Amino acid sequence: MMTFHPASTPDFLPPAQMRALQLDRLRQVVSRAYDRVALFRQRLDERAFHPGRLRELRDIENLPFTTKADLRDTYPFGLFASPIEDIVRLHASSGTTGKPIVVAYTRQDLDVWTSVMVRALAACGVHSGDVIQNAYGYGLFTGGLGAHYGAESLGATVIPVSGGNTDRQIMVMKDFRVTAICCTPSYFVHLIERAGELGVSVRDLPVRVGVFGAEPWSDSMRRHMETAGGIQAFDIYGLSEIIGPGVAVECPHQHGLHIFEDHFYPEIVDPETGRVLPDGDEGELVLTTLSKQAMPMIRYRTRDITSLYAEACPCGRTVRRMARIGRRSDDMIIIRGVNVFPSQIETALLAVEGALPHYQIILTREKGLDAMEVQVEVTPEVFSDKIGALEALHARLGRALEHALGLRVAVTLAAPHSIQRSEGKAKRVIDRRSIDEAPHENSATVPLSRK
Ligand code: DLL
Repeated sequence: MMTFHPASTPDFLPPAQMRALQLDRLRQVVSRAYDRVALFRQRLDERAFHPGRLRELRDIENLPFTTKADLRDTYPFGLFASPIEDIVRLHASSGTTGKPIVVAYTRQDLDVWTSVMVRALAACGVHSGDVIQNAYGYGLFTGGLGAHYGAESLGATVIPVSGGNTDRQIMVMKDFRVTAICCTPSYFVHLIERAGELGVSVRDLPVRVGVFGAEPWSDSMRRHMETAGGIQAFDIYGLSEIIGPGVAVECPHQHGLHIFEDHFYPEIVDPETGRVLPDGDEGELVLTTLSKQAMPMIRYRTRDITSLYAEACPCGRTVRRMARIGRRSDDMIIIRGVNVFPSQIETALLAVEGALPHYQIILTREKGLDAMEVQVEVTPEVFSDKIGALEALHARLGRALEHALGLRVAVTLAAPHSIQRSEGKAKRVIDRRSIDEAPHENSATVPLSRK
């Protein structure tokens, strides 16, 4: 059902009006950061660029980037632009290296966050009268509370069940007649599977919409979830540094995610040189918060790889779309000189019948040589079949991966249930190379999950 929520009005603004609004807000946010954040003022002064020189949106290219390292170096409160009395909430996200990064919100920031989450849920066709199972983790992670307040403000009924306790989740889904679920895609796959074991078919329950994000997932994964769960699966994107969930979301056309451009200004840059790329080119997403008070982020390097679509969307929203994020600039695995992304592996595996969307990638190093093993679970039917079926599947998976990656990798078929299930962000890559031997300078990977 196509519904229109009044909060969604900015999604449909004429582009010229949107650009004028963005410029106005950009000037304000840059002035605020200049006046209140020492690091930003110092960087602008070094460039002899005063905020007053922002005359058109393209002038943003004169501003310095902000990186995750800046957040770490100024830990915990160094990038705040509001005094602590005006800050009403903190969240934190764990990095790969020790210290978390801390993010802050004023009352107005929380209102903006709620409003973009209302728009996101409305774009997925969720409305008042829906019963939403919010299985994103509540706590320092932004997923739980972000989705919670958006859902409540939309007028839906929220069940703040948080992540984990899977059997209880299934009871809640069934008994409370849940119609929409918010969680990571990997957790939904786990829920469907566990429900089956308990004799519950998610397909036959009233749940019709899934709002999935916080980790990359492929179109093959979408097909699996839509078929096995009897739902329509929507992709939602966001990151703590910018606000949390609600930066961008799919509409019913499911072709790219609409960015809430009145609050988040997107650019695509070459991850190596930082040069701004034209619409349609793939590169690193850089985001500027246009209305954040407590912690404005100017040209934040997300490390997420995508491209912007310039064409209008048939849904009528005028806010630009970005392609789904399949990878990050720092999750590339270099294996014997070949670049491999975990998302390529997921797509190749799910195209082979008999393989399940439970897999793990294990990297090892022996005598200076990197090796990759892909462990993939097989369906109970194949597993209990004759040895011949397993051998045939093993060969098919090996060929599918070699074809997709241009590289021979070891495939291990795993028994049903042997790979650990995720309740939040899935950990797909296990890198044992630094344990096996000192890292090789040509090899770099960061696990997909940074939580
Ligand atoms: O994951 C916020 C969020 C919560 C988004 C719930 C959507 C739903 P962080 O923990 O700071 O925040 O992690 C942000 O997760 O830079 C991406 O690399 C990745 N990510 C988030 N959403 C998606 C998505 C939350 N839909 C980081 N597709 C981001 C692919 C995603 N990657």
